[in-house]
Amino acid sequence: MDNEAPDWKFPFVDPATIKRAVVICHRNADADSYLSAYAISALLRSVSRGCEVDLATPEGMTVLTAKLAEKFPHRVTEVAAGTYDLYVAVDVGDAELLKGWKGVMQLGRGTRLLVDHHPLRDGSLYDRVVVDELATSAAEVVFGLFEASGVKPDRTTAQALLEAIMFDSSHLAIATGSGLRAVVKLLDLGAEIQEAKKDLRSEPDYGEVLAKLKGAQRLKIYKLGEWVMATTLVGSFQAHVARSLVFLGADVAAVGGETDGETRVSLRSTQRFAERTGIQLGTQVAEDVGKSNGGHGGGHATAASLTAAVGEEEAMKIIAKKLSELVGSMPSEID
Ligand SMILES: [Mn+2]
Repeated sequence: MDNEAPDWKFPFVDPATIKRAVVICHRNADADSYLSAYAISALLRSVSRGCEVDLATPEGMTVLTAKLAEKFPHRVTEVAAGTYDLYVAVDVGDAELLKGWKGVMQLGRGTRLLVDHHPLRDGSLYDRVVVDELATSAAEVVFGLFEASGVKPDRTTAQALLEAIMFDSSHLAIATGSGLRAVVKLLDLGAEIQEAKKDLRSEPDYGEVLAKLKGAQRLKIYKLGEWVMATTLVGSFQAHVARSLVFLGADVAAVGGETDGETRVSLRSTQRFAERTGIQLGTQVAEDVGKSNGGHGGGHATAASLTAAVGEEEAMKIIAKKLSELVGSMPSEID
C-alpha cells in the first residue's frame, strides 16, 4: 500500500472497494434512526456507484417508523444475510442496542463505522466513529457527512433528514443553532416543514393510551429535597409514560416494567432538573444501575433507559436510592 494514502471522506475507505454495505439502526428503530440510515444509504450509493445497501432494523421498528418507511422505502432486513464490506451503525448509543448485529459486526471482515449523537461510552467495536454529542439528532450528523463529502441530498433525502431532526428535537423546540442551520439548508434543498409535521403526526395507539392512564393510576410521588419524583409500573410503553409524567409536572420520572423475563426502566427529567442538579440520567443513573444489576443502560442527560435482572419493584427502589444519593436528600413519599 502507498504510504501517502488519500484522506478518504465518508465512508473513510476507498468507496470502490465497497460492493455490499449495511446500515444498522438501534433496536425497535425510531424515526431518527431509520431516516438517518435511509439518508446514509443514499450518500453511500452516490459515493460508491453500484454499491448494494441493506438497512437493518434489529427487532423491528416503532409504529410511526413503519409508517415513515412506507413514504421513505428501503429494503429492510432484521437479521444478517451474507457478508458485508461496510457496516454503519447509526443512532445506537449503547452497542447492545444493535442486538444480534453486534456479534455480526465483531465477526465480519468489513469496515465498522458509527454515526451517532449519543455520548460514546465504548468505541472498541468500531474502526471509526463520527459522534457529535451536541447534535439533537443523528440526522444532523448525517447531514454533516453529506456536506463534508460535497454531496447534495436530493429532495426526498432532504425531507427524510428534516423529519428525523424534527422528530428528535420535539419539533425543533430543543434544536440548537447548528440543528437550525441544518434545517434551513434542508429547506433550501426542497424539504418542507408542514409536510414533516403531517408525516410525524401519529394516530393515538390504544395500548399506549392504556399504559399512560394505568401508569397514572398506580403513580407514586416522592419529594427528593426540593424535587418531585414520580414513579410507576407498566408492562409496556415505559418511555411514553415517563415522558407523560414529566409533562404532568414531575421533575424526574422513573417507569419500570417486566417484559420477556427482564426489567426495563425508562427515566426522564426536566432540563431544569438536569441543569440545577448536574445529574446525567444516562451515565450516572441508567448505565450505573443497569451494569450493577445484571443489565445494561445508557442515554442522554434528561432521557435514559436501562434493563436489569432484578424484579421491577426492586429496580425502582435501587433507582430511587441512586437518585437520592445524587441529589443528596432522602426520598419521602407523598400520599
Ligand atoms: Mn436519535
